[in-house]
Amino acid sequence: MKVKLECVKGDITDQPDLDVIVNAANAELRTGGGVAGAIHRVAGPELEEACRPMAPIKPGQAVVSPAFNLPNRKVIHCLGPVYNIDKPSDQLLAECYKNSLLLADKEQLAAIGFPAISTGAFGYPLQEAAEVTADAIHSTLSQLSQVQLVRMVLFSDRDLNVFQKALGVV
Ligand code: AR6
Repeated sequence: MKVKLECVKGDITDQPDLDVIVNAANAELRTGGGVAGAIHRVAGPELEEACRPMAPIKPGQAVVSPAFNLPNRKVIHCLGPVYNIDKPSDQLLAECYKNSLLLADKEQLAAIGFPAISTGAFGYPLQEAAEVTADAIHSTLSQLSQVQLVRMVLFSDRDLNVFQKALGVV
């Protein structure tokens, strides 16, 4: 089946038509800044509680939880690499996308949304991250049977532009 790929500018916590959103998590699966702060704020305190038994996670690893007050069915929490500290950073970032997509597929979730993992507090340069992300998504598509839509949700016009070009979508 053909998987639809798209890039939009927006907030990852405001994607009600997606079955699952991906959190750019910390190892402890606690709330934090950026995406993790926004997701935990909207989901409510039950999210941290539900995540506690699954922590800590390692760079590249993905785990799934309920979405509580978010308008989605599930949240996949993925720990991106800290740029040039967790190495090889490109392989670990690629693992994030691959493992999240495979987990969504296993959970029979048809529409998944990603933020630009590692490109905020973890310092991954945007252009490099976009290229790694595009390769990782494209090379995983053939292994998916349930996922039908993959949406990158970018926070600024600049980020949107870079990811659109890297993914080859408008
Ligand atoms: N929706 C979509 N994108 C967002 C949102 C949002 N609501 N908020 C920020 N971004 P970051 P990381 C963009 O720092 O680099 C946390 O404190 C943001 O502009 O959330 O993987 C955790 O607790 C950037 O481009 O994730 C971890 O400790 C991208 O999302 C650590 O930061 C990722 O930024 C994870 O760092």
